[in-house]
Parts: sequence; C-alpha cells; structure tokens
Amino acid sequence: MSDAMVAAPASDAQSGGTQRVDVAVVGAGFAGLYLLHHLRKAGFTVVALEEGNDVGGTWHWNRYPGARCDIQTIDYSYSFDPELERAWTWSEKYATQPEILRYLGFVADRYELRRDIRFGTKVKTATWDEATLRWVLTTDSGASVSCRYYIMATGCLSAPKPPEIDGVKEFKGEVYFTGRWPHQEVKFAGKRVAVIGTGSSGIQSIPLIAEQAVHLTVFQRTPNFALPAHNGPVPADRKTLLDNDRAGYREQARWSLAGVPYPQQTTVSWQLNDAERRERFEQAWAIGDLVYILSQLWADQGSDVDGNALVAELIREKIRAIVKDPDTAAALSPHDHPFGAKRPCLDTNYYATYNRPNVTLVNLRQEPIKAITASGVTTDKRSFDLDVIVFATGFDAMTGAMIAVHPITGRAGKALSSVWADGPQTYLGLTVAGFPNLFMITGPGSPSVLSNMTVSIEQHVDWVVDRLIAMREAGFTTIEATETAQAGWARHMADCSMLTLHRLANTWYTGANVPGKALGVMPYTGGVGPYRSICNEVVSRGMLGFKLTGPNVAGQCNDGEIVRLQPDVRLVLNMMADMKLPPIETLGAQGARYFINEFNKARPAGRPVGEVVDSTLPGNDGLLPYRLYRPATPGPHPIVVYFHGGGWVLGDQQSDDPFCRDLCRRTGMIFVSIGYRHAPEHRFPAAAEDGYAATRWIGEHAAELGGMSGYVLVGGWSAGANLAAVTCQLTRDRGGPHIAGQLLVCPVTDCAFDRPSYNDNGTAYFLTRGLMYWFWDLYCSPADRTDPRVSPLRGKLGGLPPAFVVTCEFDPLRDEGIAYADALAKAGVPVEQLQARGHFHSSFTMVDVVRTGASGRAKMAEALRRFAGMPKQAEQSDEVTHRDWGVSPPQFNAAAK
Ligand code: N01
Repeated sequence: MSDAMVAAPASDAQSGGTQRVDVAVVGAGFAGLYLLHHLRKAGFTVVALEEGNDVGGTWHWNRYPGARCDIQTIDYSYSFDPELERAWTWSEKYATQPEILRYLGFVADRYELRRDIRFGTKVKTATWDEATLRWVLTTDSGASVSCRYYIMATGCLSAPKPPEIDGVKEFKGEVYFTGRWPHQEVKFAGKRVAVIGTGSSGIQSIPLIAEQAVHLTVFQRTPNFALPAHNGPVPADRKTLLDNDRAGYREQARWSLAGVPYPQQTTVSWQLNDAERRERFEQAWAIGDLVYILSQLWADQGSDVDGNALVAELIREKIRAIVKDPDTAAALSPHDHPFGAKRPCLDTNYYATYNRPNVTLVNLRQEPIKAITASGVTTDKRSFDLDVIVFATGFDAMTGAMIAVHPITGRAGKALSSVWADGPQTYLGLTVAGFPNLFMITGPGSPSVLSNMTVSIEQHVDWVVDRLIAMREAGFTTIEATETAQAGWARHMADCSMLTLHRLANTWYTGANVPGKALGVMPYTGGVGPYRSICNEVVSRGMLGFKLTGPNVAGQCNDGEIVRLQPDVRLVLNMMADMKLPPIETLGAQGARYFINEFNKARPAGRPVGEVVDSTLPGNDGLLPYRLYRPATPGPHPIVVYFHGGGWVLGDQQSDDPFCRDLCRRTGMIFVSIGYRHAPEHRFPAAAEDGYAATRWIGEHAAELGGMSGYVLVGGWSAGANLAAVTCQLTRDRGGPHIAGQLLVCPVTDCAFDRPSYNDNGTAYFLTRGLMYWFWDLYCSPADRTDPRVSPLRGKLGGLPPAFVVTCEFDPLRDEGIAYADALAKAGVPVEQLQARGHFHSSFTMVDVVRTGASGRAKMAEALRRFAGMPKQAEQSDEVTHRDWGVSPPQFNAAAK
C-alpha cells in the first residue's frame, strides 16, 4: 500500500474550547510535516500548530533573494516513501526557496496534511499537568490543546535575533530581515541599499541585490568562508549513484558522518605533498559541494588546526585571485576561525560582486557601526545615506525557537528557560529531564545543523514515533529522561566536542552570536551515523536512561549513561566488533604478529619529526634493532628509552611508531624505540634483560646519539611499560644509568588476575583477559611470575625515579596500574597518575585515530619534560584551546565534566 493511500484518522474534535489529541506538533516545516504523516499513519490523533499561514517552516520565512539550500537537493529530500521520491524531480543541483516550498506543498497535498494543521496559530504557553499527565497548550488563536505528547518541530534557525544596533526604529527608509522576508516582491532598483551581516543569508542575497541596487554597501563584522556552488542541473554522477541504488544510497547517508553519502577520508595532510593537496582542493572547489569540501580533502582537515589551516589558506588564495582590490580581498579573508568551525557558505558570484563599481565593503572591525539614523548608517568614521537596510544578522539558533516563542513549564512548575539558563541540557537532543512526554526534533545535543537536516529529521521522527507505538503497546503513557542519563549525555557531548574544531569559533553553533547566551557547542559533533547507533542502542538496552509509567503497568526505569566510552573509542571498538575478528590468541604467535602488522597499515601515518634512524645496539644476547626519533629542534636533547607494547610477544618499532613520533614532537626529546626479543622464541627474562641492556648502552652512548649525557628517561606502553618499570628497578640495583623519570602507559605490573578490572573489562575492550593469559603463558612460566623482573609490583619500590602512570577506565590492566602507582607513592617515589575516563588499553597509542587521547599524551609529554627539568612546551595543534583563537571556552558542556 502506498503511503499516500493511508487513511489518516482525523484529530479529535474540539470540545469546550480545548482540542484533545494524542500528539501536538509545533511547526509545519520538514520535521512537522513528516511527524504529522508518520503519527497519523501509526494511528495517533494529531494536530500541528503553525505560526505561518502555510507549510514550509524555515522555507516559508526565508524568502529573500537568492535563498537556496546548500546541501545538494537530491540529498535534501525526504526518503521515507520511495513513491514520493519517484513522484518529484528537482530541477537544480541546489533548489531555490520557491522550489523547496513547492516541494513541501506537494508533500502536504499528497498526504492530505493541511487538514490537521492549524495555520496562523502560535503557541503561547505549554504546561505539563501532573493530574492528567497531559500537556496543555494555549494558543493565540482558536482552541487550546490538550495532548499526551508534545513535540517541538520548531527548527534550529527560526527565531531571528535582534540586530543589536541602536536606532533601527529611527530609520526612515525600508527595513527588511532575511529571516522574515515579505511575501510581496521587494524592489531594489534605483535604491541605495545596505546589507548588514555576511553569513549564509547575506552571502546568498548580496550578489542579487547588487545587480539591482544603484549602490550596495555591505557591512561586514566577520568575514566568512564561501565556496562557489556551481549551481546547475543535478550532477550526473550523484544522480546516477542515486538512481542505480536508491535504497542503498539513502542508507549510506543515514550512517555517514554528515548525512550525505561520502566516505570517511583516511589520508592525513602530512601524507600528501603540496601539489597533491592542491589537486584535491581544486577538484573540491570545482565540484561545489559543502559536505565534499568539508570532509573529502584530508582526514585531519576538520579535527586538527594545522590540517585545517592548509585548506583555509587555499581558500584565501582563491579570494585574493577573485577580488581585484587587495584591501577588499584582505578584509574578506577569514583569519579568526578554522574553516568549517563556523558554517561556511555556498555562493554564486559572491566574491566577484566586490569587483562591481556599485558595491562597497565596510569592515566593521575597523569602523564599527555607531548607530542607525533616520537617513542611514553611521560608523565611527563616516555616514552612509541609504534607502533600504537589509538585516542578515542571523538567529538565536537551536534554543531560541524553543524558549523564546513561549514558556514551557514542566514538572514542579519548572520553566525550560530557567532549566536551560546555563545552556541547553538534553538527553540525546530529543528529551529533557523534568519535562515528561516532551520531544524535540533536531534539538540541541543532536547532530541537527551539522548534518543534512532531512536525514536527521527523519531519524528523529522515526525514533520518536516508534517509541510512542512501543509505549502504547506496552501500556505506558509517560516517558521521561533521567538526570543520570542527561548528565551522561552532557559529558559525552563535551567529549565529542574535542573531535572537531567547532569549539574554536565564536558562532551560532556555540551561542556566541547572541549577547549573554551561555556558551557551548550545541549540536552533536560525533556524527550522524554514530548518533543513530546510539539512539538504537538506547532502545536495545531497554530504553536506557528513561523512566516509563502507565496506569495499569509497573513503571520501568533502566537508569544509566548510554555512552561511557570516549566517542572515538566507541567507534574503534564497534568497527572491530563489526569485523568479527577471531580472538588474537587463536592465531598463534606468527599469525598474531601478521594480523597486527596488517591492521596497523590502515591507520594514519605518524607525524613528521626531525629525523628517524634505524640501527642496532648490543642487547643481552646479541644485537637488537632500534629506531631513533630526533626532534626537528637543535640538540642535544634528553633521551627517552621506549619499549613498545604487545604482551612480550607482538609489536615492534613500527607498531608504536605514531606514538613515538607524537611524543617526540610534544616533548622535544629523542625517543629510542627498542626492538627487544619476543616470546615464545625468547621467554622470560629475555625481554627484561634486553630492556636493561639497551638502557645501559644508550646511557653510555647518549652523546654519540645526539642526546644529553648523564641521564636517560624510560617509557613504555602495556608490556613495554612493564619493561620500563622493570628497567628502573634493575638500573637502581645494578648501578645505573641514572633514570630521570619513567612514563608507564597501561603497564602490566603483576601476575595476579583477580583485580576487578580483569573482570569488568575482560572481554569487550580489545585487550581481553584471554589474550593476557596467552601472553603470560608464552612469556613466563608460572614458577617465575612473582619475580619482580616480570611483576614489578612485587619488587622493592623505594628509590625509584619519579613516575607518570597512565591507566584507562576500560582496560583489564587498569587496577594493577593504579596499584603500582599507589605502591610507588607509598614507597616515597614522586608519582602522578592519569586515570583516563572512557579510554581503553590502546587509546593513547592510536594516535590520530583516538583523537580524544591527545590531551592525555600532552600530559605525558609535560611529565617527561618536568622530569628532565625542561620548561612547559607550547601546545600542539591537536590540543588548541579557545583562548588560542581569542574566544571563550564552552561553559555548559565543560561544567558537565
Ligand atoms: O546568519 P549568520 P545567517 N552588527 O549568523 C552579522 C543557515 N542558512 O542567517 O559573524 C553587525 O550566519 C554576523 O557577524 P558575526 C546556515 O546554516 C542556510 O546568514 O557575528 N553584524 C554574521 O556575519 C547559516 O549558517 C542557508 O561577527 C552583525 C551575520 O550577521 C544559518 O542559517 C541560507 C550583527 C549573521 O550570519 C544562519 O545564517 C541561509 C551586528 N549587530 C541561512 N549581528 C542555505 O543556504 C550579526 N551580525 C541553506
């Protein structure tokens, strides 16, 4: 049966001035229309309340000249009904606002949606009634509404923000706001026009207004990055992809990062030379697709300031090439934010417009607006006489439409505006604790504006309606997020905000465009696909984080946090789970080594350092290979003797190469990664004795290696950290060399397997209990296991070098690492601990994969520098904070930490 043929039950009749329905929806844009259709199809009675006089939402209000979508229209469409998809053909790559509005009208007609929409109706108040367990909505026209469920489909960019400039009312000419454009044509011919604001709305309208106006003055406070749309017919390649496998294409979009089916890039910027990077950039520039240029150049473009700066400079080069006047080009070139951290724009002739003789750019950074007067705009340098002012000054985004449009009062009389006074708190961006039966579509805390909105809207609507159906079947009538779940989501949001550069710009994403608004990254930065999988997981784990009640059923509350892992750790573990790999210990030593080598080939290459030298040194029983990493700075440098991980069985200099490079760059120290002998070919104490021998040799030859003499430092990960810890004990007992400090990352310290972390984290986090048993069996017979050369926790700990001990929450080795740090401290050794929340055993060595490990590695580097008596190092590009960009840090997410 076609979706269009579904007979929809009419909303309940009005009685006594109140309309009773199962569900009230606010808004009749993309989200509201699909909600209405889906809810009716599921048998719920529904009313949609819409302030405008027709459907369209944002596309109803934003009808300024040049308004178009900036996601290719074949992607910016509903996908819930294949017949609808077949019934509509877009005429352009980026449809105009009138065409999108026609599409939404077509959808409304096709499913007969208008009969359940009350147009011209604004919700004035929304109050949760504890007695009836229903929401009561009062409106500015017609009956109030009593509903079981109340769903805000109000859009993220629908509350225009005031221009915040004195004197707007004094102006005698015409005034327009892009976000509230009149329905009748606005004529600019023969007029002196000003546009204030250069976001997407300004950048789309400026070229068209310039073609008509006698003179156009653009008042720009912050330049924005704009890219040519190259609009035209729908590109053949994308259309063919869609036509060949429509369902597959849509499904790929649903699981992608931004809601458009592009693959994830794995090549990092430093693996490409200038010419290769330029070629990729030129191709992206020619394609004219925002998601493409934001995601397909190189893997680090959206996550690392250095990788990002390369793109930003290539765009500035384009601006300089297009705009003839160098001063104007300079003023149009953004320098205050990473590319993509502020929403970039798609344009048609934007930069070239400034070559027209009738266009003037006023740089408000050099001459701020003092006031708007009766005749025009006055800056602190000059006055502009004007006939028309167009405000393209943006929106109180994400939260504005929800809290400014009407007071929403939840449990115990609490208003949403006061609950959100310090920033929006939500669970999944869908619900708010204390506000039962209230849902938001694409609310703050969901991918929303960082994604193709139609994909995100459909996901939210499907999730919400499916929940309502499931509740109805189970007899539940209320649903409410728990405080625990909501706090956990805030933490997860804060963790995710470290994956991208959005935190580094003053934008409407962070609330910085509205004076006094709480600052924090409001949309979910973890990606559309991962977010979808989290929402699904909430359901599969018994509605985790929700309280459900019903009149005739026992209440249910499966409380907890849905994501306790760091977001990138979750992705890595899910990816490994999807690969359905056999347990490593079943592969045999050779097979496991081969597997690890192959697996490592897929990761980003380590970053460049000054020099890398492969050589050999004498071990305890023959030559050992080593790899030396030298910083690019002039030496001599302190030397860190480094031991790779791999359970004394696996790993080599290559396996820990990115980690060594990273620490070499951060510390400014030489790292010498030792190829010690492995089990089962060489069992205990071969690795331990090699570690000691290598350290002694390096200590004796430090100057020849270009290092500082008199001391070395040691470090290692996992079994390598075991060797580092053992080496410190052996050098203390055997007369040197002097070790200035030890870095132990997830160390093996003891042969007992009964600490809680061995059970809690024994099976699901890559390093399993079974794998550890196998490592132990291959390396060390039971009779030797209490020897401090393999269980350093059982050794004498006094007089050891200062230590920095890193443990990860989801690591079987967590508790023995903590036990070692505690025991060192008890023995009088200066110890610092980093207990890394949400991380797993491999987090810190998966450099440029687990990006949330960057701050931990920065702390390790600082510790090593302190041990060596060196001053604090400048921040690396992956730990840049807001202050480096001159903006304030996000506050409400940080508060959740
Ligand atoms: O709003 P904006 P927008 N004095 O906030 C300036 C979507 N959209 O309506 O950056 C002087 O981006 C402000 O300056 P600054 C899209 O997601 C999509 O343009 O704060 N200037 C900025 O330049 C977009 O990102 C499409 O320093 C003032 C501008 O006004 C979002 O909507 C089309 C000022 C506002 O830019 C918002 O875009 C249009 C003041 N007092 C919009 N106050 C599509 O293509 C503000 N500004 C789909």
